Amino acid sequence: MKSTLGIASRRGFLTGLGIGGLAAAAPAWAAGSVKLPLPGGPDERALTTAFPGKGEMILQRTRPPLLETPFEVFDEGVFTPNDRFYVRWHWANIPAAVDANTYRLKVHGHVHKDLSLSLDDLARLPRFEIAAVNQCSGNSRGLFEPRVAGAQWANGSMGNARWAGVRLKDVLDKAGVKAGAVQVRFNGLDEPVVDGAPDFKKSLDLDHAQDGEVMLAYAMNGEQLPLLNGFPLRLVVPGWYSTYWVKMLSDIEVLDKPDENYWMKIAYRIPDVPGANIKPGQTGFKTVPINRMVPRSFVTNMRDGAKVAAGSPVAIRGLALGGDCGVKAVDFSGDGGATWSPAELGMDEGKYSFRRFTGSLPALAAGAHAVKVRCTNANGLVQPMDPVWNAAGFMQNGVETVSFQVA
Ligand SMILES: Nc1nc2c(c(=O)[nH]1)N[C@H]1C(S)=C(S)[C@@H](COP(=O)(O)O)O[C@H]1N2
Ligand SMILES: [Mo]
Repeated sequence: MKSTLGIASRRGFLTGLGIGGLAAAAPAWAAGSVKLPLPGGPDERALTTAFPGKGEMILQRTRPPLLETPFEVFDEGVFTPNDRFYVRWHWANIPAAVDANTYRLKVHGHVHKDLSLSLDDLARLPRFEIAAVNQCSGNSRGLFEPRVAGAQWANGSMGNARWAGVRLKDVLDKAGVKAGAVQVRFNGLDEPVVDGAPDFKKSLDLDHAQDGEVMLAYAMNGEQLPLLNGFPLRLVVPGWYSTYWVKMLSDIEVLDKPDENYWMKIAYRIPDVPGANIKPGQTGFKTVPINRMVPRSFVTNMRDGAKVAAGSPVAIRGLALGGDCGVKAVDFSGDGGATWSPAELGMDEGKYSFRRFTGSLPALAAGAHAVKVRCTNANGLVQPMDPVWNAAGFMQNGVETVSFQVA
């Protein structure tokens, strides 16, 4: 049977690709290791090819899987291949397979009609597509000084994909949201490993959930989602940090009061003053749930320590994201930020997508040099020269510097 999702074979999908069996997978360590530019060390990480649907990835943690995208992948294009797309889970109880034929999405709570939707039911709703960057709140946490606790990601817990599926709004309309509803809560098939630990659930305000951009994705870059990126269905919240992008989505609950579950009330909170630089040990400031992304830009064609030939211009190529809006400009500086030149922007794939930029520094004298890149987004927000420190290590977006040698 040809699926309405365009997925050739969905029966028994992924059966046998057990995540539980990973410990026995010898090739995990065979691929060698990589050094990440982490000022707080330790910086050595194993490379692994042992995870289902994934090529070579940087192993940050095995259970639950935290896999970072090797940075050179970002130089290949504006879209991140599914098999190199980073992975992050909070709990290790993740189904080793999901049967797409028996899978159902439950919609309930403050609605007129409870729903139990199959993937075919979902595919009958209007198809919606959007390019959007999925970035962990803690992307680049390992670059903060002083060091903060948590996964020591370098810059590879982000990726860009073309997501296809249905609008959340259409699903909510089908159920009929009752007057008095305020938020919508999302839960996936993964579960905590210890009794009493809080199941991972996230909520969005109702008006955000109904904005016509928040979507349920059943495809990523034209293919079904890799299991570890949320097969068969995940939430996509364009412009927002991916803590909200609930994977293996199985349950949507419309709430008539604000969600006070652990993952909203305690975890993933930021100071309520945008850009506030919190001091280590500082307490007593008001917080809000983390939300919109901020602008960033990265050089992708050179790494720290690159060697460049004297006598010719230095080509610069990279990726930028605006955050919750498009990229207005990317500027680069070869003199430590004293003067800036505008980079040329590549094709616009939509405001939530990565955007390619290119530029070139004039031929430089032999010796040590560095280039800085800085994105300004369509709302006029500019990357700060230094990271905005906070104890959770969220929203790192300081201007990146790549040092290189001209010889
Ligand atoms: N079901 C479920 N969804 C989840 C999470 C999780 O632990 N469980 N983690 C969230 C966080 S914090 C991140 S950064 C993204 C990572 O998405 P990816 O693994 O597809 O890159 O998934 C989000 N969705
Ligand atoms: Mo995250």
